[in-house]
Amino acid sequence: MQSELKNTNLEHKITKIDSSYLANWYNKVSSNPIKDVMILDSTLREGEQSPGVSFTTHQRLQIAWMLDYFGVNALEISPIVSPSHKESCKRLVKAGLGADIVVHIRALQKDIDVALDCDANWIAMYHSVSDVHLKYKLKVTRDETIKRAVHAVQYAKSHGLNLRFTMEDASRSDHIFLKKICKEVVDAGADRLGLPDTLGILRPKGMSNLVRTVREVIDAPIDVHCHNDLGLATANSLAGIEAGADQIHVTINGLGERVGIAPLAEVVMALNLIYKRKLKVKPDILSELSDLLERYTSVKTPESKPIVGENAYKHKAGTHIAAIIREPAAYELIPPKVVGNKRKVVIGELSGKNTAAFLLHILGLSPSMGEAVKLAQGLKKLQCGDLFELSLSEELEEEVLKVEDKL
Ligand code: HCA
Ligand code: CU
Repeated sequence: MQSELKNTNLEHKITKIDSSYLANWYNKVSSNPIKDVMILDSTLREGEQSPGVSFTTHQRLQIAWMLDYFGVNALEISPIVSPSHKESCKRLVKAGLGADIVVHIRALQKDIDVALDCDANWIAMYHSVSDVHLKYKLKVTRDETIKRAVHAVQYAKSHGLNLRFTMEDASRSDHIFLKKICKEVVDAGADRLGLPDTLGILRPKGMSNLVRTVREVIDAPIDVHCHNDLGLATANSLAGIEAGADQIHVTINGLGERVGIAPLAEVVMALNLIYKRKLKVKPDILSELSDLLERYTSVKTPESKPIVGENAYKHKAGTHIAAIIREPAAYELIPPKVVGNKRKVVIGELSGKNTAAFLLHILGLSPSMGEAVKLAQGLKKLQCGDLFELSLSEELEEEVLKVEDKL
């Protein structure tokens, strides 16, 4: 009877307390609730621009398959980079996935022809719009840019393609020119607009202003693509959505050119926890997706990576461990199981009596509180910092509860 009771308690501990609701007062989203948000994963395009990343065709298909199973709305890939990318692109288009395959190209007729050769249904074409890019990267005028953009859109539409037009470096463009070119490409037939913060220069309010500036003149759906140069990619993406954008670009682990863009796991869980968006995704494979990338690249997932990192559910301070033993929500936003991660405790100098009692118990002893206190003191005297860590399986967690009861 007692153990039944304990199991029920454990269930309660894992599922009942949704700590995100505890912050509702502070986190409340304004009177203008955000609409449905779509997720475009660009691991195969932006992600491959990350130093140390280059996939084989097989790996690209495997990543795409898993992302599709996870539930992203669209997957982006570039066929221009190499023959192997083109081959991957063709195979992805034919793979019959639920996600839209967005073929990423420059706003050039010859690139559109490559996309057509891949049997693309959706394309994304990009052209810089900031003066610094027009002058030093492309050596074209603003007028020439509009002409090129409109011509490319018309050409793509005349071939029946669905298309997003991305205003590269939008965040550093002149706002009057930006509105003008956005209007011109939408009038020419673009189905969506992409507003990237290519350099990661914006603050969240800045991203919001960027989206609102364009929203003033066009109704078409807007994508936000935020780089992480100042560590603001996720915050900026969410701000873009609050301002009326429809789709967020992400990559697994936030990979991408330089320091990357907004990471899939953080964006999806923030939408879920903060904005209470019920996305049709399977968050329990988030950690597996991150591990897959680590296996396929030379880029290690930082231990401190939110949601999927080694440390995301690792508890160390004695006071914290004592609290999570009673109620994981004390120090965990989301139960680790929900995102496919594992709860761990670090045993060592910072362990308190509860951790010590737990350790003795799982080693087969039945410690009194006095003995647990002595062990905790002994661990401190050693002055060896962290000694080892333990993964807390569900069985071990049940043991934790038994210890609590006995002490
Ligand atoms: C690039 C630029 C881009 C395009 C974004 C997009 C950017 O690397 O080619 O097409 O949505 O950050 O501006 O990634
Ligand atoms: Cu980018």
